[in-house]
Amino acid sequence: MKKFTTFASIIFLCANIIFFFSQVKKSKKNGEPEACSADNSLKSPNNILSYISSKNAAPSCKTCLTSVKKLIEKDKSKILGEATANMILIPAKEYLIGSQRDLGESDEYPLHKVQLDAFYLDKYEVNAAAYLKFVEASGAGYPEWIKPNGIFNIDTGNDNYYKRLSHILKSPQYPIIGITWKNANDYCQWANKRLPTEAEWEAAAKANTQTIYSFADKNEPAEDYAWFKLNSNNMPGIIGQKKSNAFGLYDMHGNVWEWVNDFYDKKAYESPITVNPQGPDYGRDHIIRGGSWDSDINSCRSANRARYSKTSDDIGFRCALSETKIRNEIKSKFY
Ligand SMILES: [Ca+2]
Ligand SMILES: [Ca+2]
Repeated sequence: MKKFTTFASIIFLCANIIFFFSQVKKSKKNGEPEACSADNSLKSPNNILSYISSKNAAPSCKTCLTSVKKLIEKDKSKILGEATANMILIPAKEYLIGSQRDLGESDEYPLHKVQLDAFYLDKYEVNAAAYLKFVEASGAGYPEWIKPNGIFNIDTGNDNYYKRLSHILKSPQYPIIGITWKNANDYCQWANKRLPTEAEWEAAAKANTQTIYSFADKNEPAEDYAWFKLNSNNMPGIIGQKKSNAFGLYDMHGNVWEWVNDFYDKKAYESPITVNPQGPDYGRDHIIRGGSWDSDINSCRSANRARYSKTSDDIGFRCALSETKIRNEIKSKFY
């Protein structure tokens, strides 16, 4: 977990302690009772805050408390903003998941209600340069196109599968590809996030719509919203260049398929868990969603479910973050 105790917070804390003791000093000078004096028990920030919050504190200490509280709230918002940069808050709500009969494939039926807690979701697919920072920091999680001694290694391998994409593989403009579900999962944890569940991903993709695509029931104007077989020029597209959905999320249709947390279960929607479903405990394949640059538009439908277990040049991912988790983490960093 990232440590939120920043240099700024330390300065902030020190400033407030100094401010507090200056109030103590003033109180004594004015001949006020011992109430605001700092005895030996007031050594930690918690004790100080608890003291100045107490009935025993002198009035001057109350002023101090108000300032401290305001500063704490400001710092909390700043930390939340940093932790959820480029993410969209998807509100807690009942969402409709799946497809109406005859409008999708058999594993998408029936259309059913699912209650989800609030969560943040990356606005964009994770880009290659961001992913490579994780590889550099952890010394692990190599995409197969740079895996040491791997057959797909673009410099040393014999298989040319990724070579034609060499010019985009490390770019911040293009999605990371050639990674396993585990790589995606490890990246999210490294970033203090997690993979979205299948239900979360679908709710976010639909953005409160019940049309086949989040922009319409028909394939048009798909080219405005998605990189797919027809317009991709046989390679991934630049992230965020097409129109977003109504939640402000980009490339939920097309560009790269996206790993989600759940194992695939063909029957998962038949007798669904209706509150924060997590998918089955075991399975062979994980779910991928949204279609890709190599897909027909039909595969890019909001409710389409697909599965995979290996790596591919058209599978990437994005990360999620539970709203309650991040709020609690931030809260615990403050006294
Ligand atoms: Ca996508
Ligand atoms: Ca399918």
